[in-house]
Amino acid sequence: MAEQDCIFCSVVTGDVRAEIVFQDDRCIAFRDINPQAPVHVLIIPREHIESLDDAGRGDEPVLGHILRVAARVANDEGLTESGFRTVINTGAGAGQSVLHLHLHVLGGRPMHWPPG
Ligand code: DGP
Repeated sequence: MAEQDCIFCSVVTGDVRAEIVFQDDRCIAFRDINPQAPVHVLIIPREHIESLDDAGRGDEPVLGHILRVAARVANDEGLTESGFRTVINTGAGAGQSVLHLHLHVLGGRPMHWPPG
């Protein structure tokens, strides 16, 4: 998918509005438009990476960074005690609907296992 057609690239540029809860020079965290839990935040790299399967060795720093940001966001959202879940869907069969790598942070309700 071309970056100009990517909805999350448009969030990065500000052309699509989002409720941003954290951002820095490498990533943006914003609330999911279709929340699956009381807290549902997406963390995306500013750079367009289509999926985890497309991430290369050079992307390792940003991948580690978004995991740390996930913990920070979860703490800021008051999930320290109750816990939180992080999810990266990769490929249509796993439920990936937006082809710009994103990490879901979910919490505020009991999380079941295995996930559906
Ligand atoms: P996934 O199914 O893993 O690709 O998750 C994509 C998520 O992105 C899905 O939960 C809905 C969310 N989403 C899609 N478009 C937008 C948007 O324009 N704004 C926001 N905030 N979330 C979006």
